[in-house]
Amino acid sequence: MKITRLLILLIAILGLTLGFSFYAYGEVKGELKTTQAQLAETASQLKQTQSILEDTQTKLKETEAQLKQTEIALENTRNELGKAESEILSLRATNISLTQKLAELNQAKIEIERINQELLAEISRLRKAKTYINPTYAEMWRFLLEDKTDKNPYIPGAYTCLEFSRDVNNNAEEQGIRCALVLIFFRDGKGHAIVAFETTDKGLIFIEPQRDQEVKVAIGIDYAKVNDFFIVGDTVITKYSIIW
Ligand SMILES: [Ca+2]
Repeated sequence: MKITRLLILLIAILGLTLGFSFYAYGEVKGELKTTQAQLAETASQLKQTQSILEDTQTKLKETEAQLKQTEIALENTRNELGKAESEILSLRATNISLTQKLAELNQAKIEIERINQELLAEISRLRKAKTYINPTYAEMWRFLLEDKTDKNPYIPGAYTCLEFSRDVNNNAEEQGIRCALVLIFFRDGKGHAIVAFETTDKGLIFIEPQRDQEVKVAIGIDYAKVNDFFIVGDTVITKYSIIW
């Protein structure tokens, strides 16, 4: 009886133990499943995260490449800017140099104009200083006899009355003797040129420079006839001008 009870008790204990063990096993198994599910989810999340990370790395590389290009472009721009600044400096230097030269040229121009004005003033002064003196009658003849213009050949159309008068006039003035050019107009429309001196003792004297002859000049007289010349045409004087 005792053994039976003991057996029953033992069986009861064993049964309880087994029952408990089955229960515990079931519970553990459930937890394992849950854990496995969580692990799978975590693995999935990890995979997504890896994918995102890879994307991010790719984008980062692209961004780095763009950054590098931008840096190169920036460097090029800096170089060009440097060149442009250098050119600006060079142009500024050239501008300063040209401005200085312009100022120098302007100064030189002012100096030249000043010298020019001084020279013009000097020429004017010398011209005014060059005074011609009226000769005496004797001085006039001394000059005419020394002067050889009357020995020059008469060349029609090239060396005529005007050239004789011009040379005697210039030679007289060269010696400081006041001498006038006289233009005579005849009635037939032709003209003639001689010279004149305002002598200090005998007044105005007309001279025919082609032959060093004292002649008479007056409106209305026949120049050739009165002075004993042979000139073809009507030589009655209608007008004459004395040019000092
Ligand atoms: Ca002469």
